[in-house]
Amino acid sequence: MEQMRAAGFPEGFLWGSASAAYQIEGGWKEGGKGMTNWDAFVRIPGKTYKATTGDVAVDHYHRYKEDIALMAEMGLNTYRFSVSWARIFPEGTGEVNEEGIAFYQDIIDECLKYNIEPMVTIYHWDLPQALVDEYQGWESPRIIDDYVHYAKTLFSRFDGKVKYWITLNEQNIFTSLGWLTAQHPPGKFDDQKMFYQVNHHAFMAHAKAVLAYRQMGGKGQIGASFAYTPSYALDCKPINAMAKANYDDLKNYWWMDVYAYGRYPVAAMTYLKKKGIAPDMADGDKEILRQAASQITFMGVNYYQSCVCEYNPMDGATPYGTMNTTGVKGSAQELGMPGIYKNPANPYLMTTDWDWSIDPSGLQFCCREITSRYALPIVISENGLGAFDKKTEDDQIHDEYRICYLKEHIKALGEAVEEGCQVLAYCTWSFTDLLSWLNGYQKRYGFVYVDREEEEGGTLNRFKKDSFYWYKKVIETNGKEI
Ligand code: BGP
Repeated sequence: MEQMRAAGFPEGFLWGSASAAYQIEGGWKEGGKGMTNWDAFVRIPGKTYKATTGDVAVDHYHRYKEDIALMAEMGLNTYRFSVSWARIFPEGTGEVNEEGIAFYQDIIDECLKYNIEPMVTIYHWDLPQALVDEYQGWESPRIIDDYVHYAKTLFSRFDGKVKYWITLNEQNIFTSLGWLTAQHPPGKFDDQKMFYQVNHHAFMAHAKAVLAYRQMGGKGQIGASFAYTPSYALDCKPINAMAKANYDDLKNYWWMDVYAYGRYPVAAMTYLKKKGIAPDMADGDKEILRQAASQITFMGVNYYQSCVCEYNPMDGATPYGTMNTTGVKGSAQELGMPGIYKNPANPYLMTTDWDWSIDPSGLQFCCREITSRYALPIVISENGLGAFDKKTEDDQIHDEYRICYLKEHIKALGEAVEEGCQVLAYCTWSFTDLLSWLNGYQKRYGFVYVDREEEEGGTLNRFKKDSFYWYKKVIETNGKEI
């Protein structure tokens, strides 16, 4: 394979991979864990691809030692994983479940044994169902104190061992899919007012957890992970350039400005107020958001694709078009906000089988934008290619397309570093194959193949893909040989 020289990554750069509890653990009724919103949601007919669930997932709950040993063999120096809130507090709050603490304590110790820096996501979408039953979860401001209590428990129990904390994973995604498109729990459709309200609660939970961490003497790195889809205007027509500005305010800065500055973008807020869908805020919220913004130490970025912005007439594309969850190329519909913007396909980019554009430069754009707009260090907390992988009869997985995807993205990231962006870590999604929330098990992302399909019953054995050996080399050479 052709060797390329990437720009120099700083010493101590963290090369990692990421996962999320629901997508990898399984053991859904074990270890005293309580039920979650996802345990309930996947049981509603038609919600997930071929009714797949994370009941067993890829059985990381029982195989974490084997998985972390594989990470060590590869030379990974950080592992980003999430804690399932319902393993720590089965009812969302109240008594701590010591078995849950012990499970994550073991994972952390196992990582540290191999010098793998544990990077902990406090919330990656699986919410204790008890809090939904009690007060509708994120819809109520009561979630803020419960989340902070949960976060503080993790801070104190894993004190000294965990130096990287991610408060929320992709707040923009779980709220959009949960309250606008009904594709995630709680499955609400087009509830725009509640969408912004839920987001405000999530911002307050994040902010209060960040402040609590510092009050407790936490000196580590803390921030949120944002699903950043950078945008290009279709052309230089002013109306399309304005569509891009509107998209950026409503789809990107709405979240990143709050994390980094502690305030909402003005034009977007003015628009929401006119429409009567701006969030209600309590006295003092603005000050708390502002204080927390001064305490985060990085912007977490999950980057998969870029998009194009074009003016969208009032009768144009909506946010509710069909999403491709089957891997049948071309089945996704164009999305947009009527009267504001739409996202046509980019004719200059190739797409994955799930219709996601492949754009390494987009990653560089993300880094440049964060650096000049927020002057914050960056953690790339997810980046990867979902693909159909085939295991040969002699147990090989030749995923050269994944190597190619990651290579080009690492090159672009290296250029961002050369340009002065302070990037702390690069985590691929994912280390082992795992459950894709809406796309089942056939959409694979890992360096390690797991023997299972949509239905239960595979051996769940692990097999190293070609990309495993390739990434090992990338890490060994600190990104010099890609
Ligand atoms: C991000 C999520 C991950 C993961 C990834 C891949 O949005 O944080 O949990 O699922 O996307 O997405 P998908 O599984 O839909 O292909």
